[in-house]
Amino acid sequence: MVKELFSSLGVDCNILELDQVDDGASVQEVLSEITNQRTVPNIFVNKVHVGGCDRTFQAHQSGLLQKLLQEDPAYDYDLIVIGGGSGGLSCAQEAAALGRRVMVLDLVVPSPQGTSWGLGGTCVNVGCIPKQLMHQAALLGQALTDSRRFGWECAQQVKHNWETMTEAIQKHVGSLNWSYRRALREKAVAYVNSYGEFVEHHKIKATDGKGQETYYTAAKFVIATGERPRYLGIQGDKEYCITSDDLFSLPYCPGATLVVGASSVALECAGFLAGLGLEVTVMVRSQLLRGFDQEMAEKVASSMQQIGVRFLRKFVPVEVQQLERGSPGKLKVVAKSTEGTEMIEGLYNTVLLAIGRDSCTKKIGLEKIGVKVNEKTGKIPVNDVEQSSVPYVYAVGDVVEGKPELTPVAVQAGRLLARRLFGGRLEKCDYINAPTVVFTPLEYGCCGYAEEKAVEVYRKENLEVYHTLFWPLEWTVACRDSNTCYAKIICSKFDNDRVIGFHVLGPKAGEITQGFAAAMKCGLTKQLLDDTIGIHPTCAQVFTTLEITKSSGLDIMQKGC
Ligand code: FAD
Ligand code: NA7
Repeated sequence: MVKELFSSLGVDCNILELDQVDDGASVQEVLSEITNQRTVPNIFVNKVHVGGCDRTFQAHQSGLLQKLLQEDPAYDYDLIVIGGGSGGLSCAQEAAALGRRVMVLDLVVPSPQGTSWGLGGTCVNVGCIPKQLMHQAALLGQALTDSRRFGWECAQQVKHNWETMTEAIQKHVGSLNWSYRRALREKAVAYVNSYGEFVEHHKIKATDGKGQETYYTAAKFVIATGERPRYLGIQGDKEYCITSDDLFSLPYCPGATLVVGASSVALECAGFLAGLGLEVTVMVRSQLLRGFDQEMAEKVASSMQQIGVRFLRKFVPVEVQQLERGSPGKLKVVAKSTEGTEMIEGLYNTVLLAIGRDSCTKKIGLEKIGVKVNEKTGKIPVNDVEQSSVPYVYAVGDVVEGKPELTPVAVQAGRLLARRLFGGRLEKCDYINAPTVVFTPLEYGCCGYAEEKAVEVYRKENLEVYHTLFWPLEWTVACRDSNTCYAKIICSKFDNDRVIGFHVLGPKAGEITQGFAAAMKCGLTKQLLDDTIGIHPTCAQVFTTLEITKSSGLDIMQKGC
């Protein structure tokens, strides 16, 4: 049918009949690697993989095939990347390094509170980087308290200055924006500070901040537009509440803060605000840290309660009223129970919404070129080579359906995609076992399965869970609680006790988890952990001496001061 179609279009095609050539089987293997398709026919047009018979006919119907068949498409660029964040920049830079003509479009639509920022996307401007620096500011406060036990004599009255911190952090963020722009220039990537929107196949409209429109074409496109914070859709939310997009450059100290939501973003922000000495309440709709190990999530919450964070469980806000203007002002929040009719009210200086993020896939013209989007989540489904339903359009980062929303994941996916598209490489992004850390004042690091998920997949009787509470050495003299930090591994009994879940709640959990994640990629087993010599005295060494199984029910309490 495809041969007939091409013949009817007058197209001369190069046909390789796999069953009639000696190396047909190897060609099929490679095709399967490159395209994720073993079946034939497997159609390429001008180096773009179209797919099998159905997809070729669909492309014909939509007009895409005719576009692809144009002998010399004379596109402006080999690749246009929409979105200059973690995924987009890594992809663009790699493609340019491979000698391609590349353009990046990046424009930040200001938040409802009017906050905007420079090049680099979420991570650099309103995510990982400023968050981590504020986390560090909070940890320094804790260190100051601890230091007295270690003999430092400083005035009892210690104050934190929000403005000084924010100014210093924003200065660093500004320097990162600048270095990204310089890197693009050095690699000859065309950077356009405009909003990109598909208008037809292979063509986008770029609209700059002043409304000036320019059109560009490219052979291939990568969508890396990320996500933006969601709002509640209740009275007063967009007028009076802020989100993480606003918090890191807030020009005044937020004061008593209500954080709505219980994801990592919510708990991390609540954690550092409390660590800076502010009164913090977290309003939780259902559970903490959905998707994470729930035993660990509860332990994270207990560690936060120990530093004064208040949790309001099973409530959702229904209205936010402004009682007083100011920096900060005073807000009244009315909330209702998710379990009954109870209503509560609370007064706060700031309300921070951290109730999830919406993918930026709605207003970029995807429907005009037929890129499929999951209507419910707004995410773009892709195959294992990050190709969308339209063959020349790819997606990386937070917009992709079903993948971890993390900077290193977006960076890796973007870089490998460019190498496959333009460098003749085949490596695909391995999304399995991406380690992650919740940077609450006491950090929680994990890699692999949550315990409940492991039970669902492997069944309880096929698992052995080893765990212990531990007391970091630096906490002993400081007289901090001896039974807060916790280590747990989940092993698959019938796979040589392979470690399929790694969890740690303790200081520097991020640094600890990274190394164990590499070991898990290499097939870490309980025996290998036992054979590993620990580094003394560290927290990480606890994983080399785990003896108590959860099923034994033995006491794991540590002796305190
Ligand atoms: P982004 O980095 O969001 O970049 C998308 C870019 O595209 C943005 O600049 C956007 O303005 C632009 N854009 C959107 N639409 C268009 C358009 N039509 N035209 C032009 N430009 C457009 N991850 C970690 O790994 N570790 C952490 O500690 C961590 N902490 C986080 C803390 C917070 C508060 C948040 C919100 C996120 C955090 N993340 C963390 C997640 C991480 O920031 C994201 O996973 C990562 O930034 C995703 O990269 P991306 O390339 O998909 O999108
Ligand atoms: P998530 O992980 O989608 O979490 C959203 C959180 O907000 C979750 O706790 C939700 O509770 C809660 N939520 C959602 N809607 C509401 C309403 N209407 N009212 C109250 N609470 C609500 O989003 P994040 O953006 O924070 O994190 C995503 C990634 O960004 C993360 O992986 C980081 O790497 C960065 P629920 O459990 O659904 O009841």
